[in-house]
Amino acid sequence: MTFADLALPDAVRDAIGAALRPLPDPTTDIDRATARLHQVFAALPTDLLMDIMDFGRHNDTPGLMRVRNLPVDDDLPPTPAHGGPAPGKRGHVAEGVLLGLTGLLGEPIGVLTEKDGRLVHDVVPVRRGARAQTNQGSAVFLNFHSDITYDTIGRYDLANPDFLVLNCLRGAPDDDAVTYYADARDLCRHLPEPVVETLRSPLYRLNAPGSYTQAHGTEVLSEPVPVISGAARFPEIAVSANGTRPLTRGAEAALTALQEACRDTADAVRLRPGEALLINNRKGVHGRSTFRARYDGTDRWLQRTYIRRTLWPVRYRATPGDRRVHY
Ligand SMILES: O=C(O)CCC(=O)C(=O)O
Ligand SMILES: [Fe+2]
Repeated sequence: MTFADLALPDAVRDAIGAALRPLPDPTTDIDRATARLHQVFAALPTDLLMDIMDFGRHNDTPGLMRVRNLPVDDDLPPTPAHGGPAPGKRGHVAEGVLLGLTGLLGEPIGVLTEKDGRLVHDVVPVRRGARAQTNQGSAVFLNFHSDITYDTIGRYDLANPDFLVLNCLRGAPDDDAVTYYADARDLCRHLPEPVVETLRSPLYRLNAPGSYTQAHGTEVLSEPVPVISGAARFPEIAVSANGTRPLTRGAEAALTALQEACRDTADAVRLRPGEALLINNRKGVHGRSTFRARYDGTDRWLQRTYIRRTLWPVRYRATPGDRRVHY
């Protein structure tokens, strides 16, 4: 399944950019900001708008979409070094693009154990996390994975985001960072039937995300779950970057075959400024190549949202203080 690839016409890019430039920091009043951003993104040509909405609402659409020729900030501060927001960032065009696209798919959510519950995540290489299986890494291949969420119910694949948006503010200086996406439909077609059968059995425990286990110092495994689930035409996949533990030899062999199939079938994208990736976090798994990080302010810089189509099924995780931020 090839990914969907859209580009804004120049005039639309300029009109949306002009509308975003005067807007305040959207995170200070997120509900007002996302309402305003709906109005701004209503300027998209109907066909483009429908393609993005179809990506969010239909089961049979691709799991990955690239949107190009998006407006960008006039001047960018150095890439932040610690995985948090850049202190000197003045405009909010990038945040507007990120949250405008997000609003076409669902609701941005925060998780306290990921980026301190912020709604806009800065995804940048961090020196002490260079070899980690998290978004901070660069020196190791980030394994094909789903963005999962630690949850006391023992399932990490239920309250996790339905979608992610990655908006590129600064490309990798050597243009060596590649984001991969492997679609579960392709994986099921590619793999022998008995392997898919095994992957569909509850023979796997997912390790909680690195951002959670680092504070814990040990693995924190989920209940046994299948890696692939749901209707054959529309399979869902859940894999942990930080380690998926098979419970049997057969399950281990199937997981190895799955990882190979991901490498064989994945789409590959090198994100550049003015480009965003919309990622369905249930239809497929994503990964990232190694790339060279310099830690001098010129590194690759993405902003990311976690998106739920609706907040209702995850209401048991809501913090009392914030309608969108979860434990
Ligand atoms: O850096 C990338 O291209 C993807 C990183 C990633 O897996 C994520 O942000 O969830
Ligand atoms: Fe990820």
